[in-house]
Amino acid sequence: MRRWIMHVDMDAFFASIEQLDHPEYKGHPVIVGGLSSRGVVATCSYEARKFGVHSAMPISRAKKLCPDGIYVYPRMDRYKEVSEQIFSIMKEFTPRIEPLSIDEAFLEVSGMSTMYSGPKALGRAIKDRVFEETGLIISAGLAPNKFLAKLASDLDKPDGLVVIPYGREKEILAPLPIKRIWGVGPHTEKRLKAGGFHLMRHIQALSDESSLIPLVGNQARRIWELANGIDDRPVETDRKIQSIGAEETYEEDLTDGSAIELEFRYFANRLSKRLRKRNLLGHTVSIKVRYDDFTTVSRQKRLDTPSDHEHVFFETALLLWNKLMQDKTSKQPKGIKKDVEALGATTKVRSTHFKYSSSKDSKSNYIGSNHSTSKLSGSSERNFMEPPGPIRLLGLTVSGLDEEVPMQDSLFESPQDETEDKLAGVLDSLESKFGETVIMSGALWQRFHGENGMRRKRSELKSAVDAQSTNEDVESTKMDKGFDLDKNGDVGDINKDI
Ligand code: TTP
Ligand code: MG
Repeated sequence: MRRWIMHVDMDAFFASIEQLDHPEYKGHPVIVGGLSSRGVVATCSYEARKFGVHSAMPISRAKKLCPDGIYVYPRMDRYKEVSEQIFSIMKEFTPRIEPLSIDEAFLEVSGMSTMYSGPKALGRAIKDRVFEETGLIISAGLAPNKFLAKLASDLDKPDGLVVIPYGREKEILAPLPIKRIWGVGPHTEKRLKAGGFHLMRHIQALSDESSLIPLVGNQARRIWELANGIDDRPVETDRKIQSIGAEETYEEDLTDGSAIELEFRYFANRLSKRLRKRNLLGHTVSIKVRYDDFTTVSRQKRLDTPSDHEHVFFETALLLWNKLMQDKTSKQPKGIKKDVEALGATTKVRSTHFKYSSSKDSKSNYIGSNHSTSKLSGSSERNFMEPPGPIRLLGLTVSGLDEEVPMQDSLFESPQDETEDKLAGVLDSLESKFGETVIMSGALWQRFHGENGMRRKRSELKSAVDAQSTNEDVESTKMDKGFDLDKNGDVGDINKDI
């Protein structure tokens, strides 16, 4: 039986839903995005694209290009609802679905085309069904593998239906630029071009990957295979969440350590809640910082033991922040710098690696927030050091996620962890009954209601829609767009909530 993979991607997803829900918008340029001075375009209808508007463009620029467009603020709940509806329609055709983002998925359809007159008829049937049920249009690609299916769905957008048949893979790929190869970003592209490889056919001319090794190292084999249309990756129906993160772009730049501390407290609180909800523990904590000149740096640390504890995330963020501030090179001149560094053995955050001890002494060490075993010296240890310049964006991400193993906690938890677990359980249940802002810690209350509370309520969208966002941190573990928005502006896993 021949393998057939289908890739589907909704056309102008958010904007199409706005046109669906507001028929008066149909046929007009609709731009969905943050509406503040720093807002950016999440997406726009194809009518708006004719004016040169596109995703991630600052709204201010979009307004110049398309002054008569209809500008609307995103309604994530509605988009998620429609996304779920579309995924359940597709599940009627096949249970073997790998969601990639809110509007995109791979479908394993091998063997199914025999029920139709061929792969194209199968693709048409799924497209028609989605349109009948939702009034929305998908672009679809069918091909012998994932790489080609994704490429195919994009070849004739909008309202595309493209089949790449067996035997024509190399011919279709040959004239395409190498940047269309999955995983080839700007750096790899530059290196390949320096070696004279501009189009896929230049790579196809090689009998194997050996000439690519000096240029791209261990990526050589994959790049050579993809350029030749070879891709054996299966459709992964149970793709695991790889990371959960929260980040905010600020309406007004942050300039002092105490404001930064409050933000990391908030992020740590959110992430720990979201991990608990999914029964997950995270192994690696990373922070992301973008200065006002768009220089972006990140730092990460692997925990000794995976955790879902707010204080562990917060204190790791504190360590990472202060390490970053101590690193003189962290503030670069203009440009985007991705600078991920694992901290060495000189810093250590206690996670859940402690045997329970009921002695008064040990308890008094752990109750309260002074829980870090940081060996960073100096007065900065407990406080967030002042930033070298205004901060435009902050983020905290937990990755290396695994299911929580029951029992482990009760045996090895520190008293603070155990207390926090109990408290978290109570807070979670109160929140689920009365809503998120009904009960919160003093620091978080201050964030929402304190003197700077309003200032910090500015983030309309996560940084994926922040102008010039590169999304590199998410993209590095994903094969696709690497963004997902929820209404709280959190960066979730790409397939969460689908
Ligand atoms: P895309 O599928 O990339 O874009 P689209 O569906 O709007 O348009 P098309 O596929 O026809 O080119 O992304 C899906 C949704 O994700 C999009 O409607 C809005 C959101 N999104 C962002 O919020 N920020 C972004 O930078 C991008 C690219 C998308
Ligand atoms: Mg789309």
